[in-house]
Amino acid sequence: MSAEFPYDVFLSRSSRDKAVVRAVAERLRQDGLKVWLDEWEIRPGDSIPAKIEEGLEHSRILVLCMSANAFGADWARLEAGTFRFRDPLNKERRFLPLRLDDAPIKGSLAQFLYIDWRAAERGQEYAKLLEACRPASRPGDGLTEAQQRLVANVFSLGHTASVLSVAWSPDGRRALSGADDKTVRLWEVETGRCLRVLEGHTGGVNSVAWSPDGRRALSGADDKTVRLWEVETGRCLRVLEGHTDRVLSVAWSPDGEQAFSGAVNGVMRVWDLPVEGHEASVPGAAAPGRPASPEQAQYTNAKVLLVGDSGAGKTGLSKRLASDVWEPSDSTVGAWATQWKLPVQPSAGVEREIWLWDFGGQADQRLIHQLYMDETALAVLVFDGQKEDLFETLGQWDRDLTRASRREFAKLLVAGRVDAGGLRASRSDVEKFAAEREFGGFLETSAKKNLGCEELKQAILAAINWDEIPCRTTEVLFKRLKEEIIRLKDEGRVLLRFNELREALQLRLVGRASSLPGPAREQESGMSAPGSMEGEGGGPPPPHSRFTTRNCARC
Ligand SMILES: Nc1nc2c(ncn2[C@@H]2O[C@H](COP(=O)(O)OP(=O)(O)OP(=O)(O)O)[C@@H](O)[C@H]2O)c(=O)[nH]1
Ligand SMILES: [Mg+2]
Repeated sequence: MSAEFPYDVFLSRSSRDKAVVRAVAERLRQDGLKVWLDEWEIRPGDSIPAKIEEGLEHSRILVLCMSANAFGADWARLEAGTFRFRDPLNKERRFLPLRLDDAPIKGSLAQFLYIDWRAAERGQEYAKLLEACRPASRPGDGLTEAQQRLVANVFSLGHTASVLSVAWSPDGRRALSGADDKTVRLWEVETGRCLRVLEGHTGGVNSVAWSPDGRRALSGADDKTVRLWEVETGRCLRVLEGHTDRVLSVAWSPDGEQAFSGAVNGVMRVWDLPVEGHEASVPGAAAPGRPASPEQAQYTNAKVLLVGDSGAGKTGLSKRLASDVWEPSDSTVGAWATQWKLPVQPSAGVEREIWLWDFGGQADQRLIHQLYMDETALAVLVFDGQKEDLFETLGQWDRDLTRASRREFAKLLVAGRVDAGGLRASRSDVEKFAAEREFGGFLETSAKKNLGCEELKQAILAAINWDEIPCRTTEVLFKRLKEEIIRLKDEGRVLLRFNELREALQLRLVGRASSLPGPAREQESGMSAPGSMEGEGGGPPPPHSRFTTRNCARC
């Protein structure tokens, strides 16, 4: 939903550029914009950092006045205020540089198109500035109440690639989506929550359809197959093979006993579906003449983030948590995700796993990292208790975290490296901060001396809300492949050619090698694929596909 901002524009400037910036602020104000300028907003006795922070938080656009003065002593403070406005995921806010003089533009700011306040023609430049600062009409403006409700319910972008197909359940409470990320997702419409991720297709999912009774679903994909799913359990009941081209559309017969699918090559097929309750109960076992359902596994994984300033001790802690070892570390570049094998009890046949994301904390990496923070189950904000301006920095991290994730997540506040020095602030102040910002707890730790690490493990386990994390159904083979690839990564084999990877996996998955994708598998599926239809050549039709034609008289 669109946020309401009390200020349209926050003008950020060096104290030495007062006069020129005040003139800009006054023009914008005369043109009806709500402008935050320090000399108008900060009164004697106010805390300057607190007022600035409040102004930034409540402003829609940050106009950063770039000049030799700004790039001087004030730069660290001015730059720190820009991050929340430069977040590409945050469509509510904008960042706008205003160039006041010829000073070379610093680092990452060079990528932004600026408004040129050096120009003789400031009239034109001012018009651009004003246009950029005016609030755009919001998505809900001018819509009926019902339409606005729809806009408000925009779903989380759970898919990682284009969504190609969506369908309501017959009762209107659930929805299915199929996407280019090869998954089908089940959604709860009222909350927008993703309940299940159905994996198995090896190509983009072009079409999804609910059975008339809402209990089963069909999906058609670029892997030339149609899959039949049991929605409630997420189980794949059948893989319908026979198409020789990408499947673009699927549909049910009104009685729910047949599926209808159409492919890129103009071929349509009608499939007889198993009557409910008569599916083979043994995974992988097939009734005579019917295609087998693949052996499947169900799992959820919780994404746990370790974030905080550089040098706070995040990497030390992540090694302690994941492998119970202590190793000195260099500053992290980018982010590393490690599978953390905790003794998590499987619940109702659903395996649980935790992925621990360790982010480099340097300022120039923070923006990028926000792109990876979606779907977070828990964030651990790690800080060095010896640092000054503790609460300001922590407040900034807390806001960045909240902004980066599209859904609620749990938070823990953790002091790292306490063996190297305790807290400068009082413990009660830190606890007060943690309570005000709704952290689930505050812990003091040392990865080196193994202090507080077991407590942190337990706190992480207790804080994860597993019910909120979508359950994934996948084929056992996929899961085993994934696990072997993680093992290879843990052994330090990070970059491999595809053929090397294939060979390594064949060796590791003894007895399952023939199921691996690749030339052998393609040949095998080519032989078992029915390929019987008129105009396509090949043998007899498959027993489960009763009718196939390019010019279907029944359509
Ligand atoms: N004394 C002590 N040193 C630690 C501890 N944990 C980490 N260190 C050291 O402190 C330095 C910073 O720790 P890191 O874990 O790399 O810090 P980080 O938060 O991952 O930092 P970035 O990757 O730069 O964001 C490294 O030299 C570590 O070896 C600890 O518990 N005690
Ligand atoms: Mg690190």
